[in-house]
Amino acid sequence: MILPIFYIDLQLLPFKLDHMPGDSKSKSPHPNPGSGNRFSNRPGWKRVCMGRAPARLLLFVVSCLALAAISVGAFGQSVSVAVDEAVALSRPIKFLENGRLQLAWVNEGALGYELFRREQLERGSWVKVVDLNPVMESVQTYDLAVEAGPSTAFYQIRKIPDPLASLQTLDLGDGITMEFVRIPSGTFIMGSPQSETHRESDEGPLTEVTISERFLLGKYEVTQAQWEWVMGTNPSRFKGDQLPVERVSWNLAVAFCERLTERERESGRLPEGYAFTLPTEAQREYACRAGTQNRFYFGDDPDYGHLAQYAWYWTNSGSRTHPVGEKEPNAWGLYDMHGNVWEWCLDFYANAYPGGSVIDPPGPETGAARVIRGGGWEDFARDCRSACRLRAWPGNSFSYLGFRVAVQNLK
Ligand SMILES: [Ca+2]
Ligand SMILES: [Ca+2]
Repeated sequence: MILPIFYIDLQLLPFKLDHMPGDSKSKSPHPNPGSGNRFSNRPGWKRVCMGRAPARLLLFVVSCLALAAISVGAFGQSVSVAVDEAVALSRPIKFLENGRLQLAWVNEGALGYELFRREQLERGSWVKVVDLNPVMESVQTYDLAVEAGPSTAFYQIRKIPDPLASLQTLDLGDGITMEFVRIPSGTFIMGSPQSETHRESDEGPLTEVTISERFLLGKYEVTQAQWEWVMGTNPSRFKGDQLPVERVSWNLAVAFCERLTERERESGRLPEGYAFTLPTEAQREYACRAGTQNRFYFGDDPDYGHLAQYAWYWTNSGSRTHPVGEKEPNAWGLYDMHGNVWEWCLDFYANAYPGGSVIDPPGPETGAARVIRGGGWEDFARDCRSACRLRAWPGNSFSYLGFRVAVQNLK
């Protein structure tokens, strides 16, 4: 169910705002004085209304203490706000001089939100303005175009229905769990620029990739405990429940995903249409970068002086794997995206990207080798870069190669 969690009602006073853009209607104003009452009477909503009278100002100030603060713009518009008590605004809503609305809100858990706008209360439909992405930062500010004129604009933030909420910590039984991180939809630049130190030729051309749908990605590499629970075997060279499973081929990693999907469908925990899979190469690079375009998710690290904080690789690994999650995660909370073991991706390997702009690229339609990503315990720092890619035959298995699991809508 979609739940509106707060509501902003901008009622502009009936005078012309010559300096506001796109304001052809303001010469014949038709304020909508009754519009707010519908919402002030709704259960669960509280309405804060601000005019120019001192009494209203006092009421407003008092109300702000319990709800959200609001401010009046430079042109004297009255601004009224109704806020659901469940929503925490981190800073006052501001009506900026350039005719834009700025709001900042607190990330409550990892749920996604969408912002909708409607021109009038009684007519028209809600139009989505933007995805509010709580994964990127705990607090975000949005500038929203606020059109001047007699019409009333309404904003509403809704929770995105989340069929995957129950899977973020998957209880496999026997005390074994599998944790996932919510990866937001978004657009990023895949590959590395020509100027990147230690870049390889297969990391381009730079391609704008849109990941159109949110998905879950394993917070850690798949561990040996998880592998044994699902597959009943342990092929790893370095043994330990919390060590990443290795010496698993692409074929076996895919079999793991299929078996897990089957089990979780039977248990009723996996929503219809969703499956456990390997991530595509684009999904993995997007998730690794977590909004960065540097050599590593923590920066460019030109002399590789900081990589040991984030990754197990040749310099610090002692020539072996390490328990998952011991190094510092990226901004989205993913561990060992650089180093420890390389990770299988779903795609066939091609030695170049398509270039231009693409949506949800699945990799080449045909091929032989599969992509591996991230670098491992026996690799140099350069091979742990966000853009670095190698290939391996799908039947190959190595003690430096494992995988992590995604959960996504197969459509
Ligand atoms: Ca890794
Ligand atoms: Ca390469």
